[in-house]
Amino acid sequence: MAMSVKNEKLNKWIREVADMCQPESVYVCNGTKEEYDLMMAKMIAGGSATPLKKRPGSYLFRSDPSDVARVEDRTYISTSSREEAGPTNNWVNPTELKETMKGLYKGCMKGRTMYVIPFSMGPIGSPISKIGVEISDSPYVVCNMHIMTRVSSRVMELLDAGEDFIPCLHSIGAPLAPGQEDVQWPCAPIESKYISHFPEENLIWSYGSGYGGNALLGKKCLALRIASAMARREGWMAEHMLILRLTNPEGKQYHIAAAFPSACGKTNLAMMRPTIQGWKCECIGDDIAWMKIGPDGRLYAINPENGFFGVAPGTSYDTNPMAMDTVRENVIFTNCALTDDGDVWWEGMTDEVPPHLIDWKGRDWTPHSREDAAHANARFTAPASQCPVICKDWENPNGVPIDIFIFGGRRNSVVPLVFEAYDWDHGVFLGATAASETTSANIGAVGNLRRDPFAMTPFCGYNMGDYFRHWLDMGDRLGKNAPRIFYVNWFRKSPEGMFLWPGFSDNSRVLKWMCERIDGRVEAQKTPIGFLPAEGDLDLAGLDISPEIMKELMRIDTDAWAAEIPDIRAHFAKFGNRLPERLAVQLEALRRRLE
Ligand code: O2Y
Ligand code: MN
Repeated sequence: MAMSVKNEKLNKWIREVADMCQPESVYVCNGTKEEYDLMMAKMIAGGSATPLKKRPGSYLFRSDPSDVARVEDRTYISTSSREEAGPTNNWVNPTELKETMKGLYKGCMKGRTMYVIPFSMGPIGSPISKIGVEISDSPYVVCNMHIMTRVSSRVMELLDAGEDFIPCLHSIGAPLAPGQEDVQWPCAPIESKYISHFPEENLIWSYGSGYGGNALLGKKCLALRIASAMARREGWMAEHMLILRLTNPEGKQYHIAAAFPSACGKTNLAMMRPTIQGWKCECIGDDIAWMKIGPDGRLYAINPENGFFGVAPGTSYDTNPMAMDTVRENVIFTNCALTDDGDVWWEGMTDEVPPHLIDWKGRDWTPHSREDAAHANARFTAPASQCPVICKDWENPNGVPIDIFIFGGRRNSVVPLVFEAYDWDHGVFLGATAASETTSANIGAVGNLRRDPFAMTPFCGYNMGDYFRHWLDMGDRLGKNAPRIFYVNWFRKSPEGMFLWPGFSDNSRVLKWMCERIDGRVEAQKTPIGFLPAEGDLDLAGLDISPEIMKELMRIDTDAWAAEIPDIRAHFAKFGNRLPERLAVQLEALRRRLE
């Protein structure tokens, strides 16, 4: 089994896993199109993949209704002490967790093939990239990993030459007895799902789910949870951020990295087409940024991913035409509805609703049906290279220099459209206190306000108090080269519940103001919460928006802000003595400014 693997550590690991999981066979992936097509052909024959007549090279999958999203309650950061994982992570000690999971892994791949998937996060060979190897018993995972990461025999060559790797073990947790017929989406019940991370030994063990972030282990597990812990140890940053390049009419480039919690329109912003004359926006990444200080002292970012795992509902030619063009071919759709002529459909895709569909549960659907046709967390997996506005430098192994950080969240009220931090420490305070209303992209109540520091709560692989300190340390190291920090809220509503800001392409107006700020072209108003655009400085040319609405969008309700202070204090208190004193100083300064 797997005798062609020359890397000693990998060979040993493959044998150990095979002994434990007892698969019928072992297959080492090479990342070729033939391999992808073969895997898909098997899944079509088995009934789990539906080829889409209307989209060349594209397939629809339907998951088990119990396996539709990341499972935060079943996600663990398993460090030797609870303190190291911190208050925002579920924790079980590594010995106990490994014992439990070994019990589950024992014989869990019976009747199935065990796939060994060598992949690179980031361009193969880049000094910022990392190699991972995922072992999985899911051909759906193999095909998705082909799109989302760089699966290649070139990675295996690097491994053969002795490169280290991050082992990522995954099983759907559904062994097949001899003669047992498979189901369309095999997985384990929720109480035996485990998404476990061992950051002290750079190790990932996932069991029981075949869906998205639970199963495609290069993404949230490696590129955020494990990478964030590595980044702290090694002095770089692994962030839940999109990366884009904005170019002004004179040809000057600005690189922006922005962090938003799930379902805040991050993919839309990453692929935005500016409404402002002469400005160009290009996408470098839509979800994750790895950043290192370069030889010139600036911060350089790469997108470690190779594709987009975008949320389908709400994506349309109005909201994100670039995403719609990206998903015309070679795409895996999961939990979308199927049209009668062999296409996919989801809520918000078209104004006209098809008269008949097969819904994400495989049932007949009409506009009179009580449930949505597509699941709210239905996804497309698409190659980033297919995005019409992908930046020519998106695979530059040296990355792009970041000028601006943006934090934000979904807030009906209180938070204005945009403001700028006074300085780095204040910006870190804004990141550390960022809050958003929850949506269906994660299991749990919808509509609650959740403080989600740096949009990293579900993804930070160590104590978040230490993570805040790491941000402060990076600022100290960057000094005058540090990116400037802004906070945005595209989602402020009127008392009647209407969105005040058009959002989408018009968000370019806000980005333009940020660029003008860093070039020193515009002054700003100093307010108790930060620097706000001076009247007339936001470019509103061609936008039909009244001065009253603009005033409301920028309004600072000092009472409402003061009411946030106890909540921020309680939020900070969770981190105990791991909270950097410099953030407590920021909170006290805000309190005083609001007096
Ligand atoms: O539910 C999932 O497994 C996907 S969640 C996701 C996917 C792509 C990008 N971001 C996210 C997220 O939750 O932040
Ligand atoms: Mn994300």
